Amino acid sequence: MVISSMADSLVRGMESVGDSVSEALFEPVIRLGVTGLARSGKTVFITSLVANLLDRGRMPGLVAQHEGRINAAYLQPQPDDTVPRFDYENHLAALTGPNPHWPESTRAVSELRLSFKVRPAGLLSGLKGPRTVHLDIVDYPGEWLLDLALLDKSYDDWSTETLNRITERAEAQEFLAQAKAVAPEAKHDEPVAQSLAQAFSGYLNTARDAGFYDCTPGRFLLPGDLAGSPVLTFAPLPVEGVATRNSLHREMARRYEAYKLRVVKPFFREHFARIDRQVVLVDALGAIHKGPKAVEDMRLAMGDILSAFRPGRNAWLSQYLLGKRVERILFAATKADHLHHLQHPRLTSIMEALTRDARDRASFAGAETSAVSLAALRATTEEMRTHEGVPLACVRGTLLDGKQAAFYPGELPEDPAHLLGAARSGAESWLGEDYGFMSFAPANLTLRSGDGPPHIRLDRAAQFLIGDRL
Ligand SMILES: Nc1nc2c(ncn2[C@@H]2O[C@H](COP(=O)(O)OP(=O)(O)OP(=O)(O)O)[C@@H](O)[C@H]2O)c(=O)[nH]1
Ligand SMILES: [Mg+2]
Repeated sequence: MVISSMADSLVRGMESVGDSVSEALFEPVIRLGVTGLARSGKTVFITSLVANLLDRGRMPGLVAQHEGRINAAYLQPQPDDTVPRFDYENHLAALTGPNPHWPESTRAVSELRLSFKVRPAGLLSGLKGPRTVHLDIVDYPGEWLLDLALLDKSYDDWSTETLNRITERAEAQEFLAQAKAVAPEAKHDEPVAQSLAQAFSGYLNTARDAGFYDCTPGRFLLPGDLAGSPVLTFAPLPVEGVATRNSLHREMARRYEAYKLRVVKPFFREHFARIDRQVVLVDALGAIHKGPKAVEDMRLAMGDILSAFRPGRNAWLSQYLLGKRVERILFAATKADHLHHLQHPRLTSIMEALTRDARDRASFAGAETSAVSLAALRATTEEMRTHEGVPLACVRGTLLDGKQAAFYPGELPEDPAHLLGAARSGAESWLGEDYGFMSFAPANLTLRSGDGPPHIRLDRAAQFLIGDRL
């Protein structure tokens, strides 16, 4: 235990020495992490951000661009040879080509390097030539951050907690019946273990689709090339007392520990620990549409996700980070093009309130935080309509079936406490207001040369995340 932690911190120490030497001598690198729960808008965000950084006609809010200091931006081979490249060209073609459509769901970490040639600002501008700054963008699922909490938990504690939490959920009943039917102290039998693990991951997938956000272990949802391997073949069981030798209980506990060692720790070591700037994307509108339970659930998941950014919370992580921390965190409510801009400030307040506890803690740890509502790819236009004599601020776009529609999503409250309070107190539905949600297809675009795809406040997001380093 001690030896492995020492080795971890030694490697980390050497890496950070290496990083800082190359940064000082050569060219600075900003590592931007993009995360969020499933379907929060990560892929669309990265694709549009990169397109708008390459063609900056719609990025006046990025100060270096406004000041005319960005001489060039270009894509480069990324520095990490074992991480898949973010499939920028195909995603962009899906979003902006003929028959525009949303990209496929992503199942793993990916990375892309964008480099800038920038002229320095201020007094130095006339004296020094342009510098090169690299931006490495890393896309990873927010569910993987939830796994950090597992590091502090034994298999028995995790089992008890998980079973308690899901006991009332309809989605879990099939798995729970199976779990109750086995004797954890009976001899380990691989088909039994496999069938339990399958039922458990089946539950996690349906729970996630039903709007639950506490679906860990995260890799069960996105197994990639680990599918079927022992590190993913375990499940919580109603266990008591010490595990006996060769029992199912003992084998499940061993695999749970292997999951932590072989899946959770490497992710934090190889990806998370190197991030300088982070954007956390949140589909707040989607959760509001699903109802109070989904909102409360999302608030809790956000708290858990963000505890990863609070060094000190987890002993293993903090000794590993050696004081390095994420410098800036942006909380972004995505898909704001579903709302008329009159309602954007309200969505931002909801976003701020949703992440308040977590934000306070992150600020306490020295990271600068901010909240914004944005649309990475604007799919709608705004329109005022009169309904029964009342003017309604609507948005209009193309639906997935190709039809045009104007849409009024309902009026978000001025005070976010109205929503979050109802969610916290366990209300079944919203009082007085229904919040609609419509799936628009990306709009057909004709882009002027020099312009990236249309967006809402992506330039401000970029300024907060990387502007100070350009
Ligand atoms: N109108 C609108 N819809 C968006 C926007 N960004 C994302 N969406 C919608 O949200 C869905 C999910 O977006 P993705 O970018 O694929 O989300 P993700 O977080 O990468 O999803 P996973 O890879 O499955 O975790 C898209 O298919 C769109 O329907 C946006 O800016 N505007
Ligand atoms: Mg994705």
